[in-house]
Amino acid sequence: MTDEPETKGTSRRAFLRGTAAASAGLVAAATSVRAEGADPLITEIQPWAQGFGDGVDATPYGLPIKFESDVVRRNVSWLTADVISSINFTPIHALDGTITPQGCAFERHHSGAIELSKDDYRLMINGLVDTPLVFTYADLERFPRESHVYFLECAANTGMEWAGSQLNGSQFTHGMIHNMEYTGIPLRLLLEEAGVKPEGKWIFVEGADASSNGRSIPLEKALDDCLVAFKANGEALRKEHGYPVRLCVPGWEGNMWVKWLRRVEVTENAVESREETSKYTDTLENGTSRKWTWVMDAKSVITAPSPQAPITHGPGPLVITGLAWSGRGTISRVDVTVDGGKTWKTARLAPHSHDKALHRFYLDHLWDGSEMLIQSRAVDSTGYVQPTKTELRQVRGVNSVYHNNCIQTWWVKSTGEAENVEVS
Ligand SMILES: Nc1nc2c(c(=O)[nH]1)N[C@H]1C(S)=C(S)[C@@H](COP(=O)(O)O)O[C@H]1N2
Ligand SMILES: [Mo]
Repeated sequence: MTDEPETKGTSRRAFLRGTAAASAGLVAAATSVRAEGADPLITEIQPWAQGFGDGVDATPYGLPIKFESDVVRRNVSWLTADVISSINFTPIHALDGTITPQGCAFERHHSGAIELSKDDYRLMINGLVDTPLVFTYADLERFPRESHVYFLECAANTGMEWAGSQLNGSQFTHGMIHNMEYTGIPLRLLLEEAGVKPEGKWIFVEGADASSNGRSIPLEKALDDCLVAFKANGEALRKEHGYPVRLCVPGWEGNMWVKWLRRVEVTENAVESREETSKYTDTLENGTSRKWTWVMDAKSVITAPSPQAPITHGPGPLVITGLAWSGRGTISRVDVTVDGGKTWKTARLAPHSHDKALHRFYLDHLWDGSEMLIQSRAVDSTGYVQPTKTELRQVRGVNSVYHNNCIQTWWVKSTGEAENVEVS
């Protein structure tokens, strides 16, 4: 526990003192709201207090209230030539905390989300093993299980921003990510049950959907922290996230997190499948490509204010907030600038951060009402610092797609509206 109440109280008092001293206008504004006279929302009995609400039998499984109907996945039409093999985006601009509800967590399918029941589910382990095995769902439930919070980021997240700032909103620039608490069985236990032969150095994992999305994973990672998951955020995986079983490959690119996991083959070498040759390799500045870039490097983004989450109040206290993550561990620091990188302030990290999971940061800023160029810069537990777009382009050029973890800039105007821009 890093956030003890004394520290919080002290800094809050200091912040309020600073507010009053620095902005007499703000104090006047706040007072005038209170002095406007009787507020019918307070003084009159409202409709919701004149009758009854819904009974406890009305909603066996709850959905968000209608006022939150804009907090939904969205696609980008020009990226969605075909909805069966496409992507949508998590509304990160409208969420807070770190856990992504399954209902609005982005989806990426190569051949659509399939309906596979627990009864019809089989998981095969074959290849270089002493005993090839097949598990039913009921078999899996009898292995010792664990729960872990992990982010899943598609390697293509922010991939449309290489050549210039393009999509107007953190949902679209950074929304190919979600963060859930997964419950499942360490893959190591299943591999041990089958007995990996000494020649086995890789696994090849595939899904039960038509695309199968086959990927090679080094055995070392498979035995380290890969999880054969069947629950997310406490409940069964949703169909679109791989019901009834998906693979979690913590900190590594989303493509390796095979959904509807049906087979794990132990192999001597990598298979070099489509998904790890023509796709999911990174174009470099000199025109060549590099492969096996599995880890998602440290990255962060300000989720509000941002183009879809403009400032809707006047000058004074402004909560700047966002997300930071690293496939190599935890986030040790996030710095925020409001002047395009000339000066930086260290943001407050919400406590209870997990390894290879999203971290939430806040900067309690006193906004003077003028325009800002806001950015966040993450530093992870290995000391790695999130690069600028210029630094990244020097290595990767502008024709790349995957693994864009550059610093993002929002231009916040004095109206409070924000736009996706670049600073050089
Ligand atoms: N079987 C299967 N697994 C798959 C895919 C797929 O199309 N089929 N898509 C992959 C890609 S590219 C990503 S980014 C993640 C997306 O997971 P999500 O849909 O739960 O967000 O699943 C991966 N696993
Ligand atoms: Mo992906």
